Amino acid sequence: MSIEKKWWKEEVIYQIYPRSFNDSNGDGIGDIQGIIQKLDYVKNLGVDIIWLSPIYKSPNDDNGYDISDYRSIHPEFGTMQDFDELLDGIHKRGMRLLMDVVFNHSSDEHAWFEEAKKSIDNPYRDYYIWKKGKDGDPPNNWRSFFGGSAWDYEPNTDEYYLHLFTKKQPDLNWENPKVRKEIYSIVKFWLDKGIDGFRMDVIPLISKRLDFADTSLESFNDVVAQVYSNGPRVHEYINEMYEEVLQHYDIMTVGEGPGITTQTGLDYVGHDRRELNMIFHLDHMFLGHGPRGKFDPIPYGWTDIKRLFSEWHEAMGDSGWISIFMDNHDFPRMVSRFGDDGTYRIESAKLLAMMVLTLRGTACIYQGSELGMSNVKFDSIEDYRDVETHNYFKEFTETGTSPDEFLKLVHEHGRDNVRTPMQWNKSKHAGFTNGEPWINVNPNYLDINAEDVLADKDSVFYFYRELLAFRKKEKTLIYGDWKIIESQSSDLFIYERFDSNCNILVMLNHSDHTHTHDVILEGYDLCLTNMTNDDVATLLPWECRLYKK
Ligand code: TEU
Ligand code: CA
Repeated sequence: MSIEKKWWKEEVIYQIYPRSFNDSNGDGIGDIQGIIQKLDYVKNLGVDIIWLSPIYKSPNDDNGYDISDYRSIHPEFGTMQDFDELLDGIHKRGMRLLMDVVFNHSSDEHAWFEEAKKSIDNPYRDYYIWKKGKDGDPPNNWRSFFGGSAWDYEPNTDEYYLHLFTKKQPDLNWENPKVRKEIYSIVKFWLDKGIDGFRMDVIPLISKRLDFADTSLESFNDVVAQVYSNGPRVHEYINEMYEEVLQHYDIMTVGEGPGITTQTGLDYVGHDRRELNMIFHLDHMFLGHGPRGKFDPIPYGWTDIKRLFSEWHEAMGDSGWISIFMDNHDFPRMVSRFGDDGTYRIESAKLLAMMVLTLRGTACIYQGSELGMSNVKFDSIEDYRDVETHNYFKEFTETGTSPDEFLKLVHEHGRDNVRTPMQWNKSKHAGFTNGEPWINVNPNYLDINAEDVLADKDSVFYFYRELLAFRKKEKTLIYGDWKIIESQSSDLFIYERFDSNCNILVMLNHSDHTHTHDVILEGYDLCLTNMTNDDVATLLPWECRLYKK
């Protein structure tokens, strides 16, 4: 069976984290008018779809992933008129807009929760999940993604409510048909405004295992996959949303999938499932997360990454679809985590770009990757803003980790690594704001900024542009099959994309060492590379090459 051809398989996503993209009014917070000012910059890169992290009204406990009014624009970001101007600007440039929606939980400042907590018999009580405690303790031993118990006690009604994230993010009760109806109406509201699709935050978590039994699983990754995700009615709910609303629009839907495994992936994105178009699985992103999560690191490497890419390719086959990405607003900068942000920063940024844009799946580029932006190392925990970081700082330092030790873990694994402001130029605060930024700019903006990068024809930006243009031309990179070519060194990632039109060979050396390979290059034309190498029988450190025949 050949793969169905779809625009959302061919087009490339560019993720904007609005708070950190561009501030137009000097309050130190990125906003919609700031994005509008940069639409030509984004278009010039050659991407097609803009994924906007949430811009709805929110108290910002989790930077907008705690929504208090799903039909409004947060005043810090602008007005609904600004939104309409942005959408129009995106469409006028031949691009599309993907909105980020969070339906597993709302903010505790949402009117629904304000009502629900008033009394046991409040009409909105069952919009959320309430349980009696056990002898003064929470109903079970579930833990939040952001540390501590997944339950918070509400004294007024002497019950606990579930929050898999912060206590200001109470989980919505999807068992309640009224909640589902509200959600489908919100989805329709935004689709009728003309947006082109949704990224659905933590969608595999929406169906809870109603026995709410304690878990004996040690590793948090296992708890996510086996207790929080893939619950008994998750497909019934997503399918209902599809039948009620999604199917009536030419849109794309991508589910963020913590806990979705290769065994369960097709259940969400199989072409015959009438659920989602694709998922952002997080298997490679969660690599290195020990029993207590990301700040309890365990070793991993490229062998694990390549194994996962192979397993997901096998799992999807021609029947499903995933997105290919190596970072987003929740994970460290890919050039620091998977590349080399020192000597080979530019080369490795280009190598990662070639990988993301040549594997099979909808490629997703996070803002700043096109500049080769890297992780930040703030001197003090006070410089950090992420609620996940602060919650775990408290939890770890209260259980024996020194503040300095934890700060080093934040440098490596914290989400604020990707949330420092976009680095536009060398002026104060990297041209992100004329005010005081909500989070400090990475001090390396003097060396890494869009103005300098755009002036350098050999920069990461133009390498992305060339790759994006090549990908548009060569549909083999979209629909072609994929196979790994075994090589002697585990530092090499060599694979082919192929169909009846052509063969595209990609050769990546994701290491600091030169390696020989034994691929026969006869008949292949070199189309793109990130460095000069006179000896094609070798791959230099962080060298990437793309051939076609
Ligand atoms: O992320 C859920 C998720 O899986 C990540 O938060 C990840 O578990 C965590 O960052 C790893 O440490 C989504 C959003 O992308 C994230 O920004 C939100 O904080 C979260 O859901 C709650 O809405
Ligand atoms: Ca602003």
